[in-house]
Amino acid sequence: MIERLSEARLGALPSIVARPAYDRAAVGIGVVHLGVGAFHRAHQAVVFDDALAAGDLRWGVLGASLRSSGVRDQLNPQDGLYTLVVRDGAEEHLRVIGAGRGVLVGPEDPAALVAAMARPDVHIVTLTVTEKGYRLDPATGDLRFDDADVAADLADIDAPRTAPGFIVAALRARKAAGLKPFTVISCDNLPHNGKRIRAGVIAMARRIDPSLAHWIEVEGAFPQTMIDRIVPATTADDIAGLAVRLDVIDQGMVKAEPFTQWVIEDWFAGERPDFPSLGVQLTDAVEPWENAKLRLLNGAHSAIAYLGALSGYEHVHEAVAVPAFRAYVEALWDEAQTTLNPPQGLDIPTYRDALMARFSNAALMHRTRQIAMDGSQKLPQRLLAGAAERLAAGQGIKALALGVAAWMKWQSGVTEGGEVFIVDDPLAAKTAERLEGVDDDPSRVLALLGLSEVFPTRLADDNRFAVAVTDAYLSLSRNGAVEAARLAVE
Ligand code: CS2
Repeated sequence: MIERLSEARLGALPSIVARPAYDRAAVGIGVVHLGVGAFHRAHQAVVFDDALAAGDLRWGVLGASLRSSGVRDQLNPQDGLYTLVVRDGAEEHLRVIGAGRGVLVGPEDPAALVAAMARPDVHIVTLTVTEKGYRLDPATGDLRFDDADVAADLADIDAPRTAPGFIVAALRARKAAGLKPFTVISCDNLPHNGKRIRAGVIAMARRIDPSLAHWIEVEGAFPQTMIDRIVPATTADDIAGLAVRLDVIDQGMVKAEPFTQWVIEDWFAGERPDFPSLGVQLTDAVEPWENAKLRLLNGAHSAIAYLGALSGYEHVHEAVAVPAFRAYVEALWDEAQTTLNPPQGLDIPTYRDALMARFSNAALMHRTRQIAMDGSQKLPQRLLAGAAERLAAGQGIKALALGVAAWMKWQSGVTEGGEVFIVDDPLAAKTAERLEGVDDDPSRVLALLGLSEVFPTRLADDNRFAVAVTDAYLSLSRNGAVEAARLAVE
């Protein structure tokens, strides 16, 4: 029987895999990460691993899952170790990441996680809890006090359930202990992610203890970030394939593209690793980076995910190999880029070429349905913000409107080939309810435009927007996604 990857097995790994060269026993916990999914393991954890490798042993990461115990069961039996598999075409690089110092499961023992976050050596709390984990209204960015878990946190902050709840509880404990706050670094693709988590935390703290809210306002740091690396979900085949090469089973492995980028607003409440020497950009202006990434990379990702998945393309590289989809992505970028204010150091044509090459990476097997998930939380920042700005400037939105219409079509839960699927989205029940018994296309579009959580009123009420999205939706029904994409570019 093949054994699991572990500290004891490190020495026996084949030489094709790089492994931690630092003394893991001496590594402290300087970071608590909420939401230890694949993205964290392939992105921020690698930077902290680099910090450890550079000799600063403070930056080990205690992971936390706020929902299930799955990741804990993958990583704890492996002493926190896992392999990062970087793939591009035929090339592959393997590296064992040693920064993980174990995983706690929030719902099993919330107080233990709060206590861990309140330890004096913890200076940073990073989060990847996905858009919906912030419990914010996607259209307004306000904390959703009507959310049952937010209400539970307010009723008993000693046993929190939500990400903002854990942060509030831990900051409260730190204040009581006379410690500084930790720096909260949101690593999710939310617009103004730092501002949003800060607002959510302060709003919750204010209801619990106004003086705590004031302390967080004055002493806390919630830098805005832009984070980028394409990290498809690991499959059972990936794990089996790696086991053949390493002769150990690694249940925690993650796969990613070579590209990685992290831009962080230079605002910290306490200590931090020497980020610039680790390839992380510190800047005063993250927003231009963030908008470029959200509207070009993520905007095209979402649009192509819906169009591709509707027309039966399972992976992103297959979808962008279809000439009509490829041309459509370029047209979408032509529209989106007029709304950007590119930061110094970002050349848009070069960035677009690089993005297309990244989308075409056939070794990643990035599923369109993975990206299609949670669209209600993604649409506003990826497609709608750009559309609103273009309309305000009197410009057309043909390509952006097709992306929005494709999301709407996806809400029907049937592909063009007639396959019925479950819409994986926190608003799925609401959208289904709105679509119930509505048969004609324009009425379906209208029904979804009424979702105020997704469409800001100004946009929903803008006739030009409604017309463009309805035309695109009708074209999808009549022509199918590939032809609709071709027509949108003409
Ligand atoms: C993707 C992102 O699943 C999705 O919605 O668009 O996860 C994307 O791969 C990353 O943001 C790339 O940095």
